[in-house]
Amino acid sequence: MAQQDSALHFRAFLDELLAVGDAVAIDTPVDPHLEVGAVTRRAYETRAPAPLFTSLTGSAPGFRILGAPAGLSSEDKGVHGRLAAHLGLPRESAPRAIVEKLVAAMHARPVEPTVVTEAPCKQNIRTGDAVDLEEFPVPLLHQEDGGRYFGTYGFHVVRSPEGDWTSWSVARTMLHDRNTLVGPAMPQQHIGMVHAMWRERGEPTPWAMVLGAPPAALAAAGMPLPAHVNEDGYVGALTGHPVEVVRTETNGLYVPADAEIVLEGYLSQDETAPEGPMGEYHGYAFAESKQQPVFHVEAVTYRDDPVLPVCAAGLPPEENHTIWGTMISAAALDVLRAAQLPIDMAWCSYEAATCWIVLSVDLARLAERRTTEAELVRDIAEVLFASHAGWLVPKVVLVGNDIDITDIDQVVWALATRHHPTTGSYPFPEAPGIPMVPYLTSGEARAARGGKSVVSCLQPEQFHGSHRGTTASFHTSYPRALRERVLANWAAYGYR
Ligand SMILES: Cc1cc2nc3c(=O)[nH]c(=O)nc-3n(C[C@H](O)[C@H](O)[C@H](O)COP(=O)(O)O)c2cc1C
Ligand SMILES: [Mn+2]
Repeated sequence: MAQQDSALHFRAFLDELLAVGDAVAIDTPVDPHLEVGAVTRRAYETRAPAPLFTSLTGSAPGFRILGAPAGLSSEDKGVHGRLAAHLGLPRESAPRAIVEKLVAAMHARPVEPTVVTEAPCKQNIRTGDAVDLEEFPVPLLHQEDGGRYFGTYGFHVVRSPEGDWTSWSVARTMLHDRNTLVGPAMPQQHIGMVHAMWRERGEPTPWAMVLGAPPAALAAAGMPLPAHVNEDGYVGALTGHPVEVVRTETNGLYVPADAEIVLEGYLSQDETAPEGPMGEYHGYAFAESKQQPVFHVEAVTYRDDPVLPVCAAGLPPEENHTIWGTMISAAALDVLRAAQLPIDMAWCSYEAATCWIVLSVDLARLAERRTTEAELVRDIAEVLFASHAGWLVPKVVLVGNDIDITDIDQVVWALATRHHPTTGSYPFPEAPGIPMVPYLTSGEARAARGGKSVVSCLQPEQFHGSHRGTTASFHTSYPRALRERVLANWAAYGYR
């Protein structure tokens, strides 16, 4: 029960983190100008508890920031504990259990949200001229950033003109002025698709952004579910409870009632402004800003003492890896399974900054398939690179399921010892893909094509049900009785 609370209520999530020591309240004044970002980055990089900044320089009392909401934790707190808490799972859950829960919810009946009229997110309401985004402690997260980011861990809400598709999606938004934001709305992402529908009608896109949402809703908004699937119904299926939503003040959209901050307004048809640069998920900041759509804010509503959650993107692990990477893993696994491919697990290794996905090949099913490496690679690429999830990740690494693909040490070992550089590399220069991948040429980025590949770490014998050599290790090179004796005697040998 407590676990479901964390998935459905941001404050319950925060209280859980504080209670288990996986968040710390920092009551000394901290400056939103770089200091919040620096502390948050260091927390990610040392797996320290999430920082809850309760006193922000230059900001009215009560306004708070939570950094690293889904950073990784130290071993004793459950490495994936914050991610698991987003999904209503026990803190000690392993990646496999997390991915399987996400996949199962894709096949469960959607649970539609329920509409409520009283909502925590309405405790404070500012509309029209009273809207001032500067009221909030909007942080400058890295010195290389082109501006201060309001939305790094919130999601857009848009709805198709017909009303049949509600899309929740995470994307960044930079403060432009006191009542506008600027940020990407790529045409291949669902916000871009819905935006195109409104533009076709010659109308602005009614829009809202939700910050401090139910954690399960944030996670689902960062998941590449197929087009026309409503993320709100998926969250209901995932948590077993309908999400409570409330009508916005101004534009007829519905947003989670249990949210810290809600921005309402519209996405203008064609107006753009410079956005970025920003330290990004792949670990780099590039020098230039880009023209991106402008979001007009006509109302702001927020809870008392609102908490702005913040992702300071960059080198892994941060939320683009722990949330986005995990959600992509589940969506990709589902697509591959549906195509009857012999894949039993998919995992975007956090260390690879969501630039590769490792697929675990079921070796028994592989042998039954009587296929060749080139055929298998073609079959996987055809399915994955045509999918919404597969669009996001450029590199695919195939590894036999004698290896645990969620263990990066084993994946590196497989790449080094099983991948043949001449015959095992399959480039896909025509495949469409996200243009943000750092190594793309400017031509590839413009065309949103290329830079994709499948890298096989399958051994030739594995296509025929055998393998090359046996593994030499504690677990594989000794009889079980001896291993048990060694473990039982471990302290007696003098080890602590
Ligand atoms: C912390 C975080 C930040 C993200 N930032 C962006 C972003 O700025 N632009 C973007 O297109 N996707 C971003 N994503 C990924 C999208 O949320 C993800 O691809 C999702 O599937 C988009 O929703 P859609 O599939 O409904 O279009 C981010 C994800 C997370 C978890
Ligand atoms: Mn979607």
